Amino acid sequence: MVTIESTRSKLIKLLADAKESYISGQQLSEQLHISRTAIWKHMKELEKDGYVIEAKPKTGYRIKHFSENVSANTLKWGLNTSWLGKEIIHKSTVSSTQLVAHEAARTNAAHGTVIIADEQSSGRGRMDRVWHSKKGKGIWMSVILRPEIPPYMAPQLTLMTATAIADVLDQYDGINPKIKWPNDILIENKKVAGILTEMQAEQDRIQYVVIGMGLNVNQADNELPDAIHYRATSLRKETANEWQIITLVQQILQAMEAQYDTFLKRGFSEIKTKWESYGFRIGEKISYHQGRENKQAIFSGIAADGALLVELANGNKEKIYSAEIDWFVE
Ligand code: BTX
Repeated sequence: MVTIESTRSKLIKLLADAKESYISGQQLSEQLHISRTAIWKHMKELEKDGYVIEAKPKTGYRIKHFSENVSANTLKWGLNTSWLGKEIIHKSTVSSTQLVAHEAARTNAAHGTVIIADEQSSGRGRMDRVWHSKKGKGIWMSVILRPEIPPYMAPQLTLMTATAIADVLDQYDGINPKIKWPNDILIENKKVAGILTEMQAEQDRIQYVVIGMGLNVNQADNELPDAIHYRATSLRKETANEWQIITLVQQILQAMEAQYDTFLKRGFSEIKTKWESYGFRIGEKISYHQGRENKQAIFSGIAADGALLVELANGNKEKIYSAEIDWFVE
C-alpha cells in the first residue's frame, strides 16, 4: 500500500538528494507514479509544515529550507523505520509524555506508538523525581512497546534504549557519550539524557511498556536550571552548535527499532556488549551502600539480566540490582 506519508517521504528524499538543483515536475511525477497536479499539492502541504520550496516555471522544484517545526508530519517524513513511529502523537505542551502514553496504551495504542511534546509541565524521572523539560529545547518523548518477553526482562529494554541513544550521539564528532548504569547518558561526566521505563504487566506477561526519554538538545548554559546546572549538559553546550531536533528524533527511533529487532531475534548479548562499550566507569572502583553496609568494588560489567556486576576484593562477583552508588569515589 502506498500511503500519502510514504509518497511525501520519498518526495522529500528526492528533493534532498538533488541538493541545490531543481527537479522537474515531470521527473518527480514519473518517479513517484503520481500526476503533476498531485506533486504540486504535496508541495503545498510541505509548505504548510514549514518547508520552504522554490518552484521555478519550466525548471522544477527545489527545497530551500527543511522544516524545523516539530510535528507528527515532519517527524514521519524521512523517518526510515518499519514499525516504530508509524503512529506519532505530537503535543505542544503536556504534563508528562509518560502519562499521555499510558493513557494511549490503555486504549489500545499500537506497538511502536510515539508520544512527543515540545514542553512538559511535570516531566518526571525515576522515583517521582522532576525532569526539567524546557519548551522546544530538547526531546521529551515516550514510546509504547508491546514486547512478547517475560516481565523480568523489561530492564533490558532500558539498557537497549540507552545504547541506541548513545549510538546516535557517538556518530557526531566531539561527542563521547557514556552510559551511567542503568539509564543516564553522560557527556564529560554530566547528564545529557535520562530514560524512564514503566511497565504494565501480569505475572508472566507484559501488557505494555512505556519507555520515556529526555534528551537535552538546545539549552544554552543559562537555560539549565540552577538545581542541576553543574550536573547537567546539553548537546548545544557541548558543541556550541544548534541541533536539529527532527533529525535527532528520527535517528533515535531508527537506532531503537534496529536494536529492538536484534534483541528479539538474537537476545540480549549483542546489546550487552555494546552497552558495556559505553559503560561509565567500567573497570573502575565504585562505592555503594547495601542496607547499612558500605562496600567498594570494581564495576566489571552488566549481567545478562541487566544487573550491575561488581568484583569484590576477594575475587567474588556480585550482582547489584538497586543500590545507592557513589560513582565518583577515587
Ligand atoms: P532520574 O530519576 O534518573 O533523573 C532525575 C534527576 O535528574 C533529577 O532529580 C535531577 O537531578 C536531574 N535532572 C532533572 N532534569 C534534568 C535534565 N533536563 N537534564 C539533566 N538532569 C536533569 C531520569 O530520571 C529519567 C528521565 C526521563 C524523562 C523523560 S522525558 C519524556 C518522558 N516523560 C516524562 O515525564 N519522563 C520521561
